Amino acid sequence: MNCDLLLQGGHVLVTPDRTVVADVAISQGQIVAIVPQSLNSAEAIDLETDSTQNSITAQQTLDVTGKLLSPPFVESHIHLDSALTAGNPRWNQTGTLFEGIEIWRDRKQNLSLEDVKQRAIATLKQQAMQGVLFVRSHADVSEPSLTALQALLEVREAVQDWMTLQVVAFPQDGIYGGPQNEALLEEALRQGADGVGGIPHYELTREDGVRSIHRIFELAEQYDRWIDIHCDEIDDDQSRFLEVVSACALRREMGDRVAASHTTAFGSYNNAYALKLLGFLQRSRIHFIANPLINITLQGRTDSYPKRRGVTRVKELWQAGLNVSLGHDCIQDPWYSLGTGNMLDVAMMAIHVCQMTGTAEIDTCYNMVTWNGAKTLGVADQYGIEIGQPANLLVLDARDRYDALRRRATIQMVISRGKILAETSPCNPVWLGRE
Ligand code: 17E
Ligand code: FE2
Repeated sequence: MNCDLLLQGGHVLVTPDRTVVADVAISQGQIVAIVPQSLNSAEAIDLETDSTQNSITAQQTLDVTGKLLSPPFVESHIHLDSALTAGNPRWNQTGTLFEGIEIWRDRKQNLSLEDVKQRAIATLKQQAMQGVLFVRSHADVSEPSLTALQALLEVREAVQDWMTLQVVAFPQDGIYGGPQNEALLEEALRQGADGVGGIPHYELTREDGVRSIHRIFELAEQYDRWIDIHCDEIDDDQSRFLEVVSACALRREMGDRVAASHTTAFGSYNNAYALKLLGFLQRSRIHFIANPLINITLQGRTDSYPKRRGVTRVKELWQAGLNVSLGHDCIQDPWYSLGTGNMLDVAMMAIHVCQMTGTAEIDTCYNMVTWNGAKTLGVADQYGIEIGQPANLLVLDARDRYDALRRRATIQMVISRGKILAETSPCNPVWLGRE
């Protein structure tokens, strides 16, 4: 067999449960062979290798002995329209979600297509260079010109050769928070947003919040879109919109096309209620997206001590068999002035905040920024290091997931659609002291 690119000797993450030392062959943008180095018959069969693949020649061969070969990172929740605006027009002094919304309300009055596109593409390149090849971004659609949405839809096309971008129509100021907002949300779907968003905890009343969720489901069915709702992103233990989202998903049998983002109030619910809710969630089977970097800083701001962590019940949701992925949420914007887009930082924060420090739990946090994200985004059928899949994969300067996370390892090479998209040299400190 002749192929375009052959990666030899990597530790290949073929499934969340299985790593093999193997050669990976890529041709015409696809993974065409995975040849385990110590081929035993069981591996040969389920990796679909055959005898002809034992003699692979390649246009380009790379020795990646001992490196981790991983499927790409999936960023399941980010706001690209506000990325790289931190400090403009002013810094968030209280650190709260609500001050962030107000700063953004001022900033979004003078958006231009060029402004949003330039920042979004710069951010996506930064993400891609760190191994992110699938991104779900929210686009604020509560501003009458829909500039943020139009810009991100143009960016979606502009980057499609190297990045899969999904755009959620997100009514940041509430669907019923202003007279035009409901119509703007629907117009965003007509213009081609991939998914419908919402923010029930920021609607003017509890009733408006519930009504907004029903409207989101109606629109999703009418326009055949999936749903991703900012849900209960507040420390209020009485914020209970997640149960409404779950019930709508269950009744409409849409669980697999529904994601609840943030759900930080779930961390403040009493255990009796949380346990009941968990059972309902197991029936609706919606996806969860936690954003630990942002919510560990935004939440708990009204607490003195003890101060809550303000992150949803990631470990318990995972233990209950639900799909949880992790998002970065912000890169240098009114809500979070830090961040580079590196998903290892996100998983590292989840390990700490959610106390997922057991070895299986650490691997799980890695899975939450890879396979689980692919499930949330509905792209699992085109994801993973498997024969016949698009050749999207990473070479990490690490032995395994634990090593990658512990050292925040360098993502040495990013391969997208079979082509090398980015390379980074591992930093290599040299000891010059005595002994
Ligand atoms: N908007 C919102 O409602 N919540 C967030 N975490 C961000 C924007 C970043
Ligand atoms: Fe968000």
